[in-house]
Amino acid sequence: MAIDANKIVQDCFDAVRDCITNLNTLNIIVAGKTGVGKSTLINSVFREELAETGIGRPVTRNIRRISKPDFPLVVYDTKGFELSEKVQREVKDQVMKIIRDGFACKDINKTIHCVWYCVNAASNRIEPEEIEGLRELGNENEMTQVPIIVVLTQCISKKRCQDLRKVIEEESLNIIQVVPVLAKDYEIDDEYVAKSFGLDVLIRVMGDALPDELVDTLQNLQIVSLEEKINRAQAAVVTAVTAATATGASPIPVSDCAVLIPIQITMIAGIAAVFGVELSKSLITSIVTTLLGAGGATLLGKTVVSNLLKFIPGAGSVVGGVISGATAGALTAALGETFIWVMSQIFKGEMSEKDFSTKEGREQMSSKFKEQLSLVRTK
Ligand SMILES: Nc1nc2c(ncn2[C@@H]2O[C@H](COP(=O)(O)OP(=O)(O)OP(=O)(O)O)[C@@H](O)[C@H]2O)c(=O)[nH]1
Ligand SMILES: [Mg+2]
Repeated sequence: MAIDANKIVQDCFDAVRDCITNLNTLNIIVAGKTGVGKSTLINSVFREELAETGIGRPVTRNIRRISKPDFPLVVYDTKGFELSEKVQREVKDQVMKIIRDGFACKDINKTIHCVWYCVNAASNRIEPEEIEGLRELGNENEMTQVPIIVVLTQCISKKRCQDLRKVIEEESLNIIQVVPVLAKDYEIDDEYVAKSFGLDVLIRVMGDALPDELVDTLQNLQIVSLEEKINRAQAAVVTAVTAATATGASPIPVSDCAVLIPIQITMIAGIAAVFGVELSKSLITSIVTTLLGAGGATLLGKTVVSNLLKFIPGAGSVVGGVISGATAGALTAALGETFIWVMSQIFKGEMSEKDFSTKEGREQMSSKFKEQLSLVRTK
């Protein structure tokens, strides 16, 4: 069977787009007094400046709902209120109402998935009323079970925010964790800048607390933890490797290797969705043509596969005319890992999409792929 590279590129492009369009919407509530750093936090964690540029509409007197077209995130923000004890209670009731309404509609895209309750660590203390407010919120949330994370914002002194963290933890509130963060570098004076930290922990804690249907969305949106993106992308690789191995359980004639392509396309789409990096047709083309080992538009399965098999220890040659399940799995794993590497390079800004269409970039990609092939175990 002939493998048409143009068709693969198009199918891959469509699959990525579909995968991203079909992501569930993540809904979070970000609460806390005015000036604690809610907007800064939202803008630092997610890949679009939602807090400043998103379209806001007031939901209640104290809460606005921010979203953007084609962006799978809704933030409920308690914006700009000096919270007196009375207003604090009012906000808590409104937050609970949003949580309950979401819970009642039983639609994954409308329920509230997480609450970030922000406390400013720069003030070094948390008022008793705020603790009581949190306690009530935690108790009222008993049935709805939305994970509540207390985010200590503007943690300039790590030592002092650890102390504040302990104080809050000792209150045995119904929250999942207290996470200290500094969302943006903080310039103390010309000589000393406190480095931002903790946002990756916030994402890890949140990822662990979310239902699986929302983890792809979270990873797509967040820009603070490459490690978490890679972890999730590797889950897509494992799924594809399992499927490819099963497909090859009765050895696949090399001429039919194209049966693996849909599995691999699904994997590529899953990885791309997790990275949230724009994936153009030209980048997909570079990847496909480079990894298939030829620049032509139409490739023969047999040539491609026999070229690749040379790199897999123990895979043998195509003399027998078939590849085993293990080899099919190995090819798929190497492709997945190489694509994760490409996405990581782009995410870190170390290589641009354009770099992968240059000779040098292609060579790097190709040697990464061969390296991956030689690493996999075929037995
Ligand atoms: N350097 C630095 N500045 C921060 C950080 N968090 C907040 N700030 C500053 O603190 C001020 C208030 O932050 P915002 O993010 O606007 O606070 P907010 O909670 O959204 O405030 P309201 O919208 O009024 O409720 C801004 O000047 C921010 O630049 C941080 O992590 N690092
Ligand atoms: Mg704000």
